[in-house]
Amino acid sequence: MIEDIKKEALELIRSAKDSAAVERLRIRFLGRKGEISKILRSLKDLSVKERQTVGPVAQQLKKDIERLIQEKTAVFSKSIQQGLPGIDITMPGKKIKIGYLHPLTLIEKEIRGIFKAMNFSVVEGPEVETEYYNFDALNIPKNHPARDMWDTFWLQNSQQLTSDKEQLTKGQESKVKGQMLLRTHTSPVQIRYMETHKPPFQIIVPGRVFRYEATDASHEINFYQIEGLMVGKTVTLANFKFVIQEFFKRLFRSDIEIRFRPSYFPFVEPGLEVDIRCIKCGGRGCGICKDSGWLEVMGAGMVHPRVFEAAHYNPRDFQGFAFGLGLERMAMIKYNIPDIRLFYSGDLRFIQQF
Ligand code: FA5
Repeated sequence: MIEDIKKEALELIRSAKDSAAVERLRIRFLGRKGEISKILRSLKDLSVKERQTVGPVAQQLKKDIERLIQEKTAVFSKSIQQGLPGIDITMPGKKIKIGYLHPLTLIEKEIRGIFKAMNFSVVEGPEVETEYYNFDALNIPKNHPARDMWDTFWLQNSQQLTSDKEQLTKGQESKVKGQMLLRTHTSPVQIRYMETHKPPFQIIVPGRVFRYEATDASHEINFYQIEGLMVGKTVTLANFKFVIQEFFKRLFRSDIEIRFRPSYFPFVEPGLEVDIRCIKCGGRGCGICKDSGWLEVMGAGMVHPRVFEAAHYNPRDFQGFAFGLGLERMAMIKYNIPDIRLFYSGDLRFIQQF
């Protein structure tokens, strides 16, 4: 029996992981009610002969355990001295929580990568825009009913920005004329880019846009768009169809059927709406596609000659396509997110899923 206790005690003490475990073993074997103490106490009930054999063995075991415990405690206190004082460096560490990328950041990065691989450059523009770039230069003159397509946040103190008109040339003056606003789409960057670059080129413009409208499961007042613009001597809708088909194929990692529907945007002619086959039901009809089998994903078309004129291009020299897609809607389709408001809820349980 003593041999069994000896084997177990020595093994346990040797494999103890920290000083607390050693202390627990000390109490278990050497404490007042400990296993060795019990044996030593019971010696008095044995015959003289038995006492002479059991006594020395139990005493020796007590010494062995004491020595081993001392050695083990010394090892731990040495490692504490070598590490930080008062910290048991043998304790398991606390797991540090790492952050997560927001799903909009993830999808924007992916989309940038896809277009870069197709030789598109990434360009950005201002979120506070002039009426000229957001509307006039895009063939949406003042009082034109098409302005109602974009519910606008107008900025009140905008006139101050245009107060020092003497320093502006005539051309510059017309661009800052009118009120400032929060851009309602990324299309103004088409003009800004063309003013300073010559075709051929192909760009995408990711960015935040703002609309003064009621929110619901698919509408936010602040959301992201990605504009696309490709201009050259012979760029056609066929090029657009290839680029956009390739884009969806790479984004959803499968062949996606797309369809064009005639639509109206003042800055393109012809204008179209692009739909993709419902990712969820494959076209059979479901809640996501509202039983139509198709998902509306972007506006597009061939750049209107008036837009080229606003950028001082001769519309006879160049042609090109433009498109604008909603980033949240793409993310909703890709990650199966039912409500656009979740993106801006600040709820960590949502973010931590990506
Ligand atoms: C435009 O904003 C055009 N500038 C797009 C364009 C560019 C057409 C170039 C032609 C050529 P529209 O208002 O449809 O179009 O918005 C484009 C996309 O933004 C929509 O397809 C949708 O995905 C997204 N979107 C529009 N309104 C909201 C909203 N309130 N909340 C979230 N996404 C929206």
